[in-house]
Amino acid sequence: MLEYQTQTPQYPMAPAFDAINLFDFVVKEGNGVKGMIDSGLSEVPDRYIQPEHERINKKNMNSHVVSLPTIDLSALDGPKHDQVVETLVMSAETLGFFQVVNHGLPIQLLEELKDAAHQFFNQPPEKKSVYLKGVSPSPLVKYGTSFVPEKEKALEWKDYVSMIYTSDDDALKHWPDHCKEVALKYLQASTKMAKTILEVLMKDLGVTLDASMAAAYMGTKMVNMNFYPTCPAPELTVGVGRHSDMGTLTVLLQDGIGGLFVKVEENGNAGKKGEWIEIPPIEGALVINIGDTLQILSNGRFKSAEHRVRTTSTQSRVSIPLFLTPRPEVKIGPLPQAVEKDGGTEYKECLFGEYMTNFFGEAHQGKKSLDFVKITQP
Ligand SMILES: O=C(O)CCC(=O)C(=O)O
Repeated sequence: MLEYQTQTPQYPMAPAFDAINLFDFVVKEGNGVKGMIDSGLSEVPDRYIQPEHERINKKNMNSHVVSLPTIDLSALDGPKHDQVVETLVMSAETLGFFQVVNHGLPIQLLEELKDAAHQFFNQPPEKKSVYLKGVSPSPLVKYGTSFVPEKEKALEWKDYVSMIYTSDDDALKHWPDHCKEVALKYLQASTKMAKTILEVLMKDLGVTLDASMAAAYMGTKMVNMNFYPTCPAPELTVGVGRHSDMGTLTVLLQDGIGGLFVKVEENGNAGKKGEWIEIPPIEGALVINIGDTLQILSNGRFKSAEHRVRTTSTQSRVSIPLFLTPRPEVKIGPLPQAVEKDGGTEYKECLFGEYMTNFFGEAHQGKKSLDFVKITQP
């Protein structure tokens, strides 16, 4: 693991941020939260202070030890196959989050990926801001901060770079030099693993996942690198606010710092309904979560998980999600096999592109994104 040395701050004295120039400095000029911290800022600006009910207060968190399954994916090929399938299905039906080991991705690759994320964000702001929306040399790469800053009352304490996959050649040509090779390897290996998981879950619904279905429901692939700089008052901010992911499956690599929390939807082994529990960092493991699309396809059987991220005052955190989503032109709706089993449909059909437009039209608001297609009973 590399030692992460923040580059010498570019601003000798903390600038006097008022509400407007702070937004320009962080969002429009692309200095990000990292630029703000590097400028010597020692207090959380008002624009980042979350309303009381959105703050992540450690005291209100589940304090008892929760045993979440860590699933050995290699055991799918052995005598424990049925047991692993059962655990995968049960995790998808309850928390919508689980961790996997022996997933086929070399540990060295995961370490290199975290290093690459630090290297990207530790560059001077002008090297990152070339990828800002509207000026980026490629539509495949976007650097930014928070989620949809223009729509958010309180901004999220996070900078990110998104890399959309169209082909290996495009990735190697257009993605940032610091991360393109390692991010591409991560994407390739994680997609293979996610396909295996989706096959298992679909089979449980009575559906055989063929190549065209996999291409339809996981046809858009995007690797994000998230960077959460240290925060002078973590109890006032969030790294990422409450949300579910819009796609089919998300594969996430988190570092050892921790701070990813998921909400329990139903009473069960994982905790009580409404409780937030931490997905603890496990060395070498990958986190998998169910997205809204899979909840819709399964007619509500598999649960897209509401989650959020806490900030910390001690160390910058990185996480690297791979979002596997349908292509915009793909129709999403409950699969006939799931509807037949349930005797009714919970969601109406829409194009994934429409779902996505609605998703990005608002600030994060938990699982409200699903209301777009939820059929409300009269
Ligand atoms: O940083 C994390 O652990 C989760 C990130 C996340 O939820 C997201 O990027 O949507």
